[in-house]
Amino acid sequence: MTQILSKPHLKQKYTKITITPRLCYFRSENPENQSDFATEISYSITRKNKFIHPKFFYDETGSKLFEEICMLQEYYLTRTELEILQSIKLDMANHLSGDYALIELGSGSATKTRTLLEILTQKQESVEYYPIDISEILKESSENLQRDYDNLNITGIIDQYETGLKFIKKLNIQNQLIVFLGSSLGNFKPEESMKFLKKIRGIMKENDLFLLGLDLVKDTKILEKAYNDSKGVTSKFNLNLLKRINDELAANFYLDKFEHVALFNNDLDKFEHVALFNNEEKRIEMYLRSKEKQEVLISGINLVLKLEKDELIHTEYSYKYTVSGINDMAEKAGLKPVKIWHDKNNYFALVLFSIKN
Ligand code: AVI
Repeated sequence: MTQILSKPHLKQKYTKITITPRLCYFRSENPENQSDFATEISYSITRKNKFIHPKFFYDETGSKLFEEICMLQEYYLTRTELEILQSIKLDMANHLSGDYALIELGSGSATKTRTLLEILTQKQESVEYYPIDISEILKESSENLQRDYDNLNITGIIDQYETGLKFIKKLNIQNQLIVFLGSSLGNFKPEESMKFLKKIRGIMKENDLFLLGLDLVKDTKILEKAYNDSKGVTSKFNLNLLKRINDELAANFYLDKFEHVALFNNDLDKFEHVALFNNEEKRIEMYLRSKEKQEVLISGINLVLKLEKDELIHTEYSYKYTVSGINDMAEKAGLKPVKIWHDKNNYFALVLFSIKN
């Protein structure tokens, strides 16, 4: 059953899709939310310091490649976070007095969520789960979860995080456990992550908790290996941005005289993946390097892009954290660290926050 909802108190328009009595989604229909790939690329790629926003990694191919990255030996983040989650179940349960609703930002395939759902579904008569994700992958994972836990009710929100959080705030849920895993906060610039943490703080009440997964600063070699894997999956993930520009921007521009629509010369071999740890800024920096001086025709946006040999297109930052940095960040955002868990190698941390009074 599908119905368009634009309640007067919700500025955003949502389509409600009911799948079963225990599973429904709200999909944001606000066109302002749908970022326009062509417009953003024409701006970002013509700056002096060229860049492509990392949100564009996650088309269908990119999302599959990211799932592959998560299973790589060198990419310790996913495996380590899952290990910590599994080992803290009991301890985590002790921090939850009373019934909690689970709100997850960027749930993706929800593998890690299961560890938390196991705690909640065993303790509580019923559990409300609100995954927020821009990707429709949320649907598939929610259907599987609903099948596996009979006392679980799922309300998925297919939207960007910020508007998704506003939606949650309106619901005025008592006892929220908000989770943001995978060190996804690290892909925001520090000023953006502070704003985002403050938004999360803004929807938290007295007994609410916030669980945040963060990758920790460690040996440069280990960090750089995680972003330069031996199978070349991360390289493909990065180059897929150019593939997207090839496919999506050319497809929109119908010019018969361009028999050969030479976006990025249709030759991704002229670009290479670069990932380096910047020790001063405590972040992995990802770029696409132009291997030669070249001109690229991006017909979909009517642009001839000139690139020098070795010129870099910036594609991602992935910040790494220290415990003192996490404490400072929490203080500024109005959050109080209740508990910090990490693995035996100190590679990754899960931090539980409450609000600071
Ligand atoms: C999603 N995010 C936390 C990943 C990271 O590690 O920064 C994205 C990624 N980029 C390259 N590999 C993985």
